[in-house]
Amino acid sequence: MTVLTIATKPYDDQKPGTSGLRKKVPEFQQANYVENFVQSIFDSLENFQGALLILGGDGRYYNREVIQKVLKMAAANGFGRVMVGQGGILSTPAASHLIRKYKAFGGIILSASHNPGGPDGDFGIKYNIGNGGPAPEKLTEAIFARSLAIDRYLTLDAGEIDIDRLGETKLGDMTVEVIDPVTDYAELMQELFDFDALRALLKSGFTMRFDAMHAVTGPYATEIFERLLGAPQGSVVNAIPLPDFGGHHPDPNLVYAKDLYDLMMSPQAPDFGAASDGDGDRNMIIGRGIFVTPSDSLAMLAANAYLAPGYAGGLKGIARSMPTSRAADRVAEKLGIGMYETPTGWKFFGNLLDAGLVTICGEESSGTGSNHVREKDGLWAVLLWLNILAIRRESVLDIVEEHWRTYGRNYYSRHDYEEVETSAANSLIADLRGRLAGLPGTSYGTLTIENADDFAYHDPVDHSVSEHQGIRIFFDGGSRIVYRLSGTGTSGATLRVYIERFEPDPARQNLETQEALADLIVAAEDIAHIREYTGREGPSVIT
Ligand code: VG1
Ligand code: CO
Repeated sequence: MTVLTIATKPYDDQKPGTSGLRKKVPEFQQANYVENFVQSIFDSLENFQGALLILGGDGRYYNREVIQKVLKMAAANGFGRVMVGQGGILSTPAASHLIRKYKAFGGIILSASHNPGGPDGDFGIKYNIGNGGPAPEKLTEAIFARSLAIDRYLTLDAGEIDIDRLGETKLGDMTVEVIDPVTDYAELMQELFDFDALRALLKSGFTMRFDAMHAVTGPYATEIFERLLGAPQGSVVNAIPLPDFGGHHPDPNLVYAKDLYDLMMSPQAPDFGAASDGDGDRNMIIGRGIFVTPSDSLAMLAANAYLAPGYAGGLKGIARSMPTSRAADRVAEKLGIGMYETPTGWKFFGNLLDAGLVTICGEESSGTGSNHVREKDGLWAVLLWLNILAIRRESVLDIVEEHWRTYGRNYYSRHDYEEVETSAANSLIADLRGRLAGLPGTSYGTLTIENADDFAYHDPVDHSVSEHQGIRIFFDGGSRIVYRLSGTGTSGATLRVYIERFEPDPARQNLETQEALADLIVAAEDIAHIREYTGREGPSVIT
């Protein structure tokens, strides 16, 4: 097989966002679009000759085609071995684990996460480094710079590679090893959690439903919950990964996982409900009659993690993304451990985890994880909840309410304005930024602004600085509004408004969230003039 050098011309829009490069499938199908980006990744790396690359994706439309392209290009560029998930399948956390376990040089994950799939849906490519985590900004910037200048890519003159049969084959000088996507991951979970206690819980009559949303966690969840833990068959629903996720958004939130939510609020509700997203790194946790917000979940997992064998020695510290509610901060304070606030996106947790400063991390967007991998991990969060329930033998509702009584409740909601005109969204943020200095001291209803800034992160490990990570408005009494633009959308812009209010009084901890935040919601509009800029009467998604 010969190495081919193919001439190409750069595209000007291959800038990775919050989590890799995400575009509509037809954009990825443009001539050499995938090849340009993959070659730009390889050209931005050094000393990987003969090394191992991990490869897999969430199974969405175009996954298989891109797997074939990457395999040939990896061989032509000099990788020694690629481990690829059978059928091209690997969840994001499983890929992260494989990189670490087999000391790979890095990994390529094909996913657009929670975004819809199919021929007109979204696709994505992400590069993870040797620690198993998403490429840091310095590297994604280098990849983008390279993509603007690229004039050739390397591939192999070879036919289709069989990615459905387990085992090794040669591709030029490189070995392709097709592996079971679930085995290593399931082993890791058994090291972290008390599977005997979980089995006993499920035997005791405790019922659960896990909704895989026709995305990548189906095979993982079926193996772990039904086969290893003995949950009755059918406890995992929508378990077969489909290239278009059955036509749905594989986004586990109150809007797109409404069936599960409705069930959990009904008299037929099982004890525990959970769901994950397209690539398996997000989680949704719902107890009978209670949805646990991701920010609360982070705090509650951190407070109770010691009940699981993997965390019995305690936590080193906690990190959360800046817009995530400050519920976890109170837990860190009580435990006497460090608390870190990072920009949105898992790549910012990598240094803190590698340096041993934190054990658990989380984001308000349904992401929770720990130092066991370098990605957020949906099934891990579900298993940690189950482990806690198995030991405490209380309902999710009781655990949540007790947590609020102890630490206070952070009412929290995110309002998204999706597919807004990009220039309008940019103007809204620019306008707000320009007015920041004048905001302190001004009042909106009974709320007075104490402080306002444009969040900049100073990484305590490598001292890199990331600016313009979201506008923060702090009010007297501890309430907060954050405005930022999404870095994962594929059409127009998405404005995210994050709203939070702290309530220490147990007598006022059972209000409906939107009601509890009503005055802040009005203030969010009055401060930023969202209606005027976007032409929208209200948000398109409320989580
Ligand atoms: C969103 C979330 C962010 C998350 C990112 C990737 O980013 O807000 O918290 O890390 O998606 O999640 P943005 O820029 O659209 O707000 V996913 O499950 O890709 O892997
Ligand atoms: Co995801």
